Amino acid sequence: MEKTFNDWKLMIDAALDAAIPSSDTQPELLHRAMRYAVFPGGKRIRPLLVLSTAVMIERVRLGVEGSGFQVLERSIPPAVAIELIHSYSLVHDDLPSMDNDDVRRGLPTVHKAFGEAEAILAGDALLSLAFEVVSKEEAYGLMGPLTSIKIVYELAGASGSLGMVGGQVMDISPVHPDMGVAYTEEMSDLKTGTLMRSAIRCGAIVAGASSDELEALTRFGELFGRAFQVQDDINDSHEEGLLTFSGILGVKEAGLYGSSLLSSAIDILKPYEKQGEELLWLATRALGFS
Ligand code: GRG
Repeated sequence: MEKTFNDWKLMIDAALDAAIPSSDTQPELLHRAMRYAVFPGGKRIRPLLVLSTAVMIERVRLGVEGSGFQVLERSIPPAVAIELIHSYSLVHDDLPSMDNDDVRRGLPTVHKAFGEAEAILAGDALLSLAFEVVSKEEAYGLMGPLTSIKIVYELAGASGSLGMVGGQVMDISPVHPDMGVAYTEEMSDLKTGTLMRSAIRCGAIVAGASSDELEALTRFGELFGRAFQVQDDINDSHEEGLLTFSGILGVKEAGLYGSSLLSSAIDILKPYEKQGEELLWLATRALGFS
């Protein structure tokens, strides 16, 4: 399994590299900042969710005959797009007007390395590039034009004011005493969950999932996305914010809540059995359970 995921990560990284203009393309500083935001990168969980879900659905469609891997090529454009959107969100989240962080993934943040204006613009350009990647001729040739439009719509909704940006606004709003678990859940579902859910939905859409499958996997994505945020809060609990699951529930209770979310998510994958083994492995590994 480790080998499969290492191979997929290499494919994703190669496609990201091909998608972002080279460092010597004008304006050079902007392209260097965009590349700095994406490479060497993090865990690549969202693009790996796209590939794992697509492979699972392809196996269901093709039955025992299929390895499921034919769908990988079609999954790459949405996988790349979602990592570009994630990268943009981190660049903007680190800005002085938001979290004001100096370090990300052990390196100076983009605004520390390139200046604030360049970081804002690099984030903007990464977001635009994401939509170019899934709508250009090469991509709609692979996925089919209708699927390409469905992916654009999916990603636009997940990243917009009713998705990730909306969640970020809730996060930076002044904290009131009545902002408890319910508020934290809504904020986390929008800020973190929508992109996770969308990664899973994109994988299902490119593989031609039925509406029942899409509905079940959407629920899986919601549960996984919330569990991911709970775990992220637990990992960061030394720098406790007020609106975090570990801050509100305490680390122990938050741990139990995260495990129960993951186990409900895993129940949704039960009918897929071995066909969903990559997705199951990735979900449990991403939450530190394997
Ligand atoms: C600025 C529009 C805008 C949105 C920002 C994603 C986000 C919204 C903020 C990031 C703040 C944060 C740390 C949220 C916790 C969950 C999360 C998204 C963690 C980072 O994702 P990983 O662990 O990162 O997948 P890597 O480094 O592996 O890519």
